Amino acid sequence: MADQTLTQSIAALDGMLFIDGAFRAGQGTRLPVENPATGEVIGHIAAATGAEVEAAVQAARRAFRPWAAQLPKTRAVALHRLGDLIAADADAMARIMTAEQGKPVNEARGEILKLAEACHFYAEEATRVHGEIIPNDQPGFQSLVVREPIGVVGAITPWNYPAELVGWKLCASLAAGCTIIIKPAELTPFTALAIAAKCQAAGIPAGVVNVLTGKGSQVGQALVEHPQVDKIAFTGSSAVGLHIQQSCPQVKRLSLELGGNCPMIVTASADIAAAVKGAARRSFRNCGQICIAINRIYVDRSVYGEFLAGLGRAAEALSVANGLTDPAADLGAMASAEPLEKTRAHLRDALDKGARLIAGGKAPEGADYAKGHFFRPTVLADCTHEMLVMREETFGPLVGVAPYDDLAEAVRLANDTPYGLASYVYARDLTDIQTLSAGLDYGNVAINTVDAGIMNAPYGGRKQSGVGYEHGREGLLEYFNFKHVRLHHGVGG
Ligand code: TXE
Repeated sequence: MADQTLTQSIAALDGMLFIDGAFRAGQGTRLPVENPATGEVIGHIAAATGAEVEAAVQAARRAFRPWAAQLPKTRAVALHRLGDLIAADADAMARIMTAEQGKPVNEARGEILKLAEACHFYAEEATRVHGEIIPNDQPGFQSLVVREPIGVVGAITPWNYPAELVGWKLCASLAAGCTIIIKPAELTPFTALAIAAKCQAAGIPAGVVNVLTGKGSQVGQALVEHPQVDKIAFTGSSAVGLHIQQSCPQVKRLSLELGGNCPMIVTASADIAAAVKGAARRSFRNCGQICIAINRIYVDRSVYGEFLAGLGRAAEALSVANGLTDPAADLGAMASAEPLEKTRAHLRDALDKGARLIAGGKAPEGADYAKGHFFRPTVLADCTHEMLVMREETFGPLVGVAPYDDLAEAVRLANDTPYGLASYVYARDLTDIQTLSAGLDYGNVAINTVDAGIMNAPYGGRKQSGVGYEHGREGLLEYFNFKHVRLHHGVGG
């Protein structure tokens, strides 16, 4: 890591926790954090001890009532300030993210700027949290429904989007008047700590935001089990999400954004060049380590050959490189050995069961790649639902393609999964579009685009992909309790 500024930025966060408005050196076991492109240890996390977890929970509890009592416009000002500070330092924050996660700096910068956008969006929403007056059943009565912040939020986040997945929970909590304890993934702690530094600089009061690093099974679990944590907002694997749901010892609000296994359907009426471009982007961006990545593509048999040839060429044209030294690379290193191994296992499984390799299928060659977790974007044809690539979330740069003969078959195949997060359609025929958007059992359906989400619209999964929403007004409502105030004022009755 030749970059002095980056080294210093990470050194300042090394082994730190952020509790009650201040950074402090964690007292627990130190665990190394590696640059996945080089294998180099860039710093350490300190696994938060029981006492440190308790200190964070108590700080968040103390801060809750005063923060909730602030005027919404005061919280909005703080969020706007936070967004400005994050945007102003996007380059440095992006480099921290790339060093620990592997995605190219330009892509990481885009993610940081999206976090800034979330701050501004939720700053605005904070001022629009109005209740309702409900028509009543008798004269002289009035029913008010008011919204009150839930309390202390435990946010448990994964490593694939180290800024956005922290940020959505953070911004919604701050806007609602909740306080928050963030437990970032073991692989990507420094982005979360860098965000905490911006909260401190933005003047967000002590205890409102806290960051605890450490293992999920210990620190994350401690938040799940803590009676004074009122809500858990989790993004991660379906297995851990289910475990959290089942292991909550008290009744607790939960939002769970879990795995996906997202399909794309390309109909005979589609603009094939656009579909190819979309598929290449959404299958391989961030090395496919996205819950809304396209994992499997069903193509009308009449355009199957044309689409496959196009996608093969597009995949071969993508560059793979160290994201710090080549900020504009299409793909960086994968975040760790684990998703790379899963990708290789899904590839082997598909080839053993008769899939055809169209592009990729191996790590890039050369000394630059020797110590990192790199893999070429890989396209498989003639895939069936006997293959893992079509059944499970690979979380790697691997996509399976299969032909279909009629739309009903395409819908059946697309819905043949326990997941229901995002789905994609390329079609020009309006009847096809209508049939598919109604028939796909997914929280998001993106048509003739692969940018499935926007900040203003709800984002969430069905079935094993989770419960609850992020983004939009719906995302903010996850952080409120409703209170019904029934008032007998006597007028008119
Ligand atoms: O997720 P985990 P990992 C999928 C993807 C990936 C696989 C494993 O397929 O390859 O999951 O990724 C914390 N109590 N997705 O290991 O284990 C953990 O410390 C409380 C899809 O990163 O679910 C981390 O902070 N917390 C997904 C967070 O949970 C616990 C994104 C996520 O870790 C815990 C990420 C426990 N018992 C992975 N155990 C998507 N679809 O976006 C772990 N954690």
